[in-house]
Parts: sequence; structure tokens; C-alpha cells
Amino acid sequence: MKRRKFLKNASLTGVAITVGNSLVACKEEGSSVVVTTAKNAVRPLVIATWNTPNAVEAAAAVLSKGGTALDAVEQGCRIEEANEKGQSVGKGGLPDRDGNVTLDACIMNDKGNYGAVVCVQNIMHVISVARKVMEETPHVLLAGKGAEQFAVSQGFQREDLLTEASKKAWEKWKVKSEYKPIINIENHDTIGMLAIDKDGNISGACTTSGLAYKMAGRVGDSPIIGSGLFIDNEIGGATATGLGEEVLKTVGSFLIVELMRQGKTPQQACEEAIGRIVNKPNRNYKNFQVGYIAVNKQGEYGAYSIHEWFSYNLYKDKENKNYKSDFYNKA
Ligand code: SD4
Repeated sequence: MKRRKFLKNASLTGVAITVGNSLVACKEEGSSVVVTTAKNAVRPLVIATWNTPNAVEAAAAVLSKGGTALDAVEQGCRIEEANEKGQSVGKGGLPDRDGNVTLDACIMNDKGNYGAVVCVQNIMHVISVARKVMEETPHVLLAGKGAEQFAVSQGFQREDLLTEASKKAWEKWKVKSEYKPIINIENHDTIGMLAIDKDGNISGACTTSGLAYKMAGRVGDSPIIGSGLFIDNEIGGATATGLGEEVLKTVGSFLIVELMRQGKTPQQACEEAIGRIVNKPNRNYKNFQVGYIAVNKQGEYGAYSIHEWFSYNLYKDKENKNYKSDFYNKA
């Protein structure tokens, strides 16, 4: 990657500045300020929450053939929706307290358009329904029965999303019926995905069955613009996983993109967004997990979570690998 180096200028350090029409990012490197323009950015690039190699591979395959970031994130998310072993997304997702699997999803493109569905039953590929909402309706968000009917009208098949394994887990849970948001770790696989295509355009998608054993009708952060996902093609994108209530209350993904606009790196922005949650008085963050990933227009990326064991898959320079995220609670 070719980088232009400028002499250190304290007033520029850590700020985004404009050169001509294109936004550039500055950061300190040794004794100089490095300015990376969007022109020499790392691309294509895909980043997704949790250990999601197959989803990232599918997205990368779209990008390698010259496809758009929007197609990449949709195709990537569909892999996890169809993976019955993933118990917090798509088919096989854990149900709500009444035993119904209800899905939430959203997608956002480089033009600032967004589509989402919430609390949808019986349709596996809700990410594609969200895309249809964005592209085929005058609206941005459809809920419940209306969303399901719309999906069917668009050619999606109805099917039972509750697998034997998830039904058994729910039956076991019903014995005590204790609702505790689970802190982490193995059983989170909500997928939030961000991609940059060969033209440098950014899109993102997020799909989930939400928290296991939630109240009927509960909707988390994942399908809500600015919370579970936000993209600004001039700046970058961010997406979230974990306890949606906390992400919603801090509008986490929008916050991260705005912090990047102000000059923070994706990593710094993710850390600050986690800080906004853990530093609130009376938040017992020890009992719940939230994780963020972010990219900027230059192809820099970041990830941060409250607790250990959040990870992300990254495709860059033709390699697709899982990395452990840095985290806040090191006590
Ligand atoms: C939610 N954020 O519905 C989602 C859950 C999640 O891994 O991320 N699970 O609150």
C-alpha cells in the first residue's frame, strides 16, 4: 500500500481532514503523521462478528468476482441463516419464551439506504427480505405478520425454523424458566458483516434470532439502524453483537461511525462505544456481553468487546482468518 507521509503536525494528529473532495484519515506513526487516502485503501475487505469463516468466505467470493459490497454481505449472512447449528441466527435459532423462533435483520448500502424486518416467523433468509424492503417498498422497516406476508409475496418459502436441538434446549429451559441474558461466549453467533468492494464502496448487514427465551415481541439492536448496524460510505461502518438493549440505549453503531468522522480510528471508536456502556452508573456489565466491529473508508478496522472471547473473521489480502478481539473487563 502506498502511503504519503507528512511531517508531524500536532493540530492534525488523530483528526479527519479533507483533501479536495475526498476524506482522508490521519494517524501518528513514529514521528510523522500518515495520511491514507480512500484511493489506496485496503480492498476488497470483509469483516464479520464471531467465528464465521464460511460466511466471510461466501462474501469474499462475491467480491473477488468483482461483485458489490451489498451482494457480498447479503450472501455472507445467508450462510449463517441456513446454518442450523448457529443458535442465534436463522434456522435453528433459539425461540422466545413461547417457543416461537422470531428473526430480525437489516441491511444498509453505500447510498445510505436501509431495509429491515423485525420479529419475523417462518422465513429463513430474513436478510434477503430486508434487502427487498429496501429495494422494493417505499418503507424501511416491516414487522411481524406484515413482513412475513411481504416475504411470501416476494417468493420466499414459509418453513418451520425450530429445529429439534433448539426445541429441546427450550424445553429444558422451561423447567426453571429463568431469564438471564447470557454473558457470552459460545452461544452468540448473531452475524453482523461489513464489506468494502473493489470500488471502495461499503455496505453492511446484520441478522439474528435475538436473545434466547426473550419475551414474545421483543426486538433487539440488530435490525435497528444506528444500533446494530450503520454505514456511511464517506466514513465507514460498524455493527454490533451482544445484549441488544445496551446497544440500543447507546445507539452504538451510529456512535462509532460518528466518532470515526471526528477522526478516531475504528479501534478507538469501538473502545469509546464500549466505554459509553460500561461507564454508565448502575450498569452491571459483568453480566452481559457487547461486541463491536468497525471499518473505515481506508480499510482500517477495529473490534472491541466488554468481555473476553468475542472474535471476528476478517478477509483481507486474500486471507480469511478468525481473530480474538481486545476487551474491556480484564479484572
Ligand atoms: C440481540 N444483539 O437481539 C442481538 C443478540 C446477539 O449474539 O447479538 N446475539 O440483542
